[in-house]
Amino acid sequence: MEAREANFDGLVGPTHNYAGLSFGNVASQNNEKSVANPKAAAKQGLRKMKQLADLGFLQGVLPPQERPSLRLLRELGFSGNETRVIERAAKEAPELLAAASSASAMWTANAATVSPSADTHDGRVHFTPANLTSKLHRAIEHEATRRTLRAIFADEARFAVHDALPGTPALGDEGAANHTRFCAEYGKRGVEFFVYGRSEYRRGPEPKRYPARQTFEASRAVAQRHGLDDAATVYAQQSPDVIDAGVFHNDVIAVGNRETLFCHERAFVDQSAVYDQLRTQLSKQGAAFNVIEVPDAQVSVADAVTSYLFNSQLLTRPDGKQALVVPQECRENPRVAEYLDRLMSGSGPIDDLLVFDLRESMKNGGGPACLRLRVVLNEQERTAVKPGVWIDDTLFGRLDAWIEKHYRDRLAPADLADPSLLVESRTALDELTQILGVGSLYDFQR
Ligand code: SUG
Repeated sequence: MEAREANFDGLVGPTHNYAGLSFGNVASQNNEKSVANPKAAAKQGLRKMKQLADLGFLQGVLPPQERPSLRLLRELGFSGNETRVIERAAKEAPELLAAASSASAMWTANAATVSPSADTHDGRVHFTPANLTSKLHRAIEHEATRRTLRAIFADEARFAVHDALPGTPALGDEGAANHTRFCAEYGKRGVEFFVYGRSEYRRGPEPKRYPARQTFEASRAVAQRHGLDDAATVYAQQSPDVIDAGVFHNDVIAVGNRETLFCHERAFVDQSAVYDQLRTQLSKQGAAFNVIEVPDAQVSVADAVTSYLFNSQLLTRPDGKQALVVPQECRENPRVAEYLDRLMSGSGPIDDLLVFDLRESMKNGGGPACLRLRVVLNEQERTAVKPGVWIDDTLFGRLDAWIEKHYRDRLAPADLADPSLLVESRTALDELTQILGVGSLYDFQR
């Protein structure tokens, strides 16, 4: 019963735009008000899915959410018919219309935290949708995320999809972007590694400039609900000064897979103690632990933030070797490119480099790792997944044609005021649920 890691990428939604909504996320802030190309964004993401599927990786897709969210706008007091709600919001509070229109659910690393069945007390795969309380445009994702996950992982004998944690600053949860699982083999019990930015109740260092989005209390609550063994769980605090340098999630400074952690030397508070804990716990599970630590002198935190070197996917290929999936910005930064050349010519645990153009998502601070949710599944669990979401040639072709038909190739901030965007999005999403065979997912379909 071989377990494998599947990656579920978020399909970029038709309203992809640059609204500068994420204070602390340097790319989002720098690209505020530039013109987006939703069609190119969706195709770039889909191409990554297709190429990884072609290489033999298990690749799924998660649908976008309904945007603009009329539900949010009505909750905020805009009333009248739908056209009137959008027009009023555009005029009176364009920032709220932007929050209601963001395609941010594409970054499925923030959709949920996932624990494989080998780690959980009841032997089911556990999902906790992230409450994403730190940003309004993201805090509206979790209900629809839960619905989507329940539709795709519907078999309750094998999958437990929880509600999000209560949405309050003490329990800020950003999902798998701050969670990594190490193991000898995917199907064996592993060690789950939770990285938080601050603690609500335990005194400790905190960032001064930018918000810490994930709390220790949230991480611990997720581990507890998933029924993880304390002896196979490690918590670490992210360095506050790297958060202040634009590392708003741990997956901007570290990535792990099986027995390898690839990270910057300034990623964690008390970094060597973190390594020791991981090594000790992994050895109890019969696993080794290799760290590839990148020194500041070779790649600075600023270079890591602009190139997204660590927002890479570290994947085990079907032949057992590891591939690193990076955005092309890593090739364009000379120091990062040089580092990667050295890494590839060495004899370490990473054998292969795959480079992707994800420019549209990158401009909002979303690299290869942000775009995917990892779900380790054994054979029976794989069979229990809704079959229509696995990327193969046929689904790729259908989704590519669907994007071509429905998406705009230009979306400026002022275009969010156009009520026809809502109609276009709904038409597209309605067709998508049929392509994916996931039933009625959206409010407008109910
Ligand atoms: O939450 N950007 C996202 C990027 C998420 C990246 N995810 C991971 N690191 N896993 C965020 O900051 C920008 C939207 C805008 O500004 O229009 C945004 O939401």
